[in-house]
Amino acid sequence: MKIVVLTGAGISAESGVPTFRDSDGLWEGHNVEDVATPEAYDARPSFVQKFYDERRAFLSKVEPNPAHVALGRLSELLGSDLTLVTQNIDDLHERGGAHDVVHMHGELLSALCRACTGRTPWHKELSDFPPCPRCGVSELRPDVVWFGEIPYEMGRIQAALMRADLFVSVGTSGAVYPAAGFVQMAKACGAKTLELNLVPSDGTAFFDEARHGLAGELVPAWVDEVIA
Ligand code: BV8
Repeated sequence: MKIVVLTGAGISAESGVPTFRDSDGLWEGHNVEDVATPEAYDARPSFVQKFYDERRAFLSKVEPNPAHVALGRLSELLGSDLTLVTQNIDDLHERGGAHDVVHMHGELLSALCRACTGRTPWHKELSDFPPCPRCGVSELRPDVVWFGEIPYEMGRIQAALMRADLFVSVGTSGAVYPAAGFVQMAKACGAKTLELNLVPSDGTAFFDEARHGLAGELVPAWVDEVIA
């Protein structure tokens, strides 16, 4: 069975990573335009770098939760029959044991050079504007996809959605495109669709089945069903 799983901030909530739209969400402190757009970076590069430096440093204070670990187990068992796509820029899927995770919105632990477009694994700060290890120019920015920018690996994602037997969405509000449109694409190509989320998402009507509750409980239970 070919499965595509799409995850959002809700899967990392129980690990202590703030979501975006929940009351104490990430965006609470900032409006999106001020921190997650290329224009914001051009206007205030240090401010934006600090916003992402804080989130990068915070990763060392959080651990994968049972939902990440369960998807790690599924990734081990299904291999390339599972395409795990995440909107999250944290590294909890990999630390939960998942392989070949598709980070469609980029990663905190990577830096993108605006001069040579090289992408370099990065665990430290960027707000001191260090030189790019490849080209030496100090044009490193967070390797995340900002609003108005094209998400990564769209071709691979669309191919996986077209051949999927099952599409499962975990911990996402379905408010941001193109990710929010994946359920319709999968459904149009004949896949069964399942939503696992704390509350009904904006796209809940497009799902054949929806289970509402904590990802840390719903995901391990669902994975047990799949591998049974
Ligand atoms: C693009 C990286 C062209 C940075 C992010 C069509 C219509 C309208 C607008 C658009 C459209 N197409 C494009 C747009 C514009 C825009 C967009 O969608 N705007 C929205 C606001 C309307 N999209 C773009 O600009 C995208 N680029 O379209 O390029 C293109 C398109 C296709 C092909 C080629 C080119 C780029 C968008 C990416 C922006 N970058 N992140 C960073 O992280 O700082 S988006 C960021 O916000 C996340 O990555 C994620 O995508 C989104 C947040 O959503 P969620 O992850 O779902 O989090 P949220 O808090 O909203 O919800 C959490 C859910 O979990 C809730 O439902 C909650 O109840 C639940 N939950 C909470 N706790 C738990 C739980 N569930 C289970 N268990 C729990 N414990």
